[in-house]
Amino acid sequence: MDSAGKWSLAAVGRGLATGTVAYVPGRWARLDLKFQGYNAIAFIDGKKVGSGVDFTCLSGMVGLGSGRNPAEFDDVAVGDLSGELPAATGMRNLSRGARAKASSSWTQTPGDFGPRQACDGDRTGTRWNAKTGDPGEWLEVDLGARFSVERTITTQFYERITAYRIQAWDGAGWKDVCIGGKPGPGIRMDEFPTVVTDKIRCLVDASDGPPSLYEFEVIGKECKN
Ligand SMILES: [Ca+2]
Repeated sequence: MDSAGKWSLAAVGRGLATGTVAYVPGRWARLDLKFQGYNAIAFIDGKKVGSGVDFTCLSGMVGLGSGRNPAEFDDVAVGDLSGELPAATGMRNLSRGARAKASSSWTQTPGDFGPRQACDGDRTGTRWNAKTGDPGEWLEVDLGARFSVERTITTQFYERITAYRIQAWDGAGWKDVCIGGKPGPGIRMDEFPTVVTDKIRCLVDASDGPPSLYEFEVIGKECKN
């Protein structure tokens, strides 16, 4: 927040929310940041001033800094708000714990690189690994009911995938909702016009070696129709 009362809430590399509040020099203000899942809500002096959604990190550290500004902080506390905070947007990871299928799986022992490993909430350890690098390998998530889906997050092992699509089931066939190129290392988020579906998949059109995903997160919310 600057001396004009303009504030911003930002995640790594992108802003989440901005606004303006009354600013009184020399008076302490209370800032509360509450997080639940992907949702972040900011309060100043007990009043909700903004919210945003961030998918960059599933866990991390808390710290404070003021850069070049002469801000001061006092009474910093971190608390567990489990069960206290309603989701700001209702969006959540629909794939976690959902039924998953894949075109194939590389296996040393049963299930060790199966599709469920990409739907367990672990972005760094467990992963699905296809058996081949042939075009057309896929990983499918069955949501169990129809949801409004607006983005997916893929976390890839190595950089094998060079072309992929995100597809949603429309009851009769698979429809493209996003055409991806080479996703690169780490986390890749694809946003697309909201689609109502009960199944969604990542179809790998080309890869250098068997594609492998640590996690395939399907972000959406309850469907009201
Ligand atoms: Ca995983």
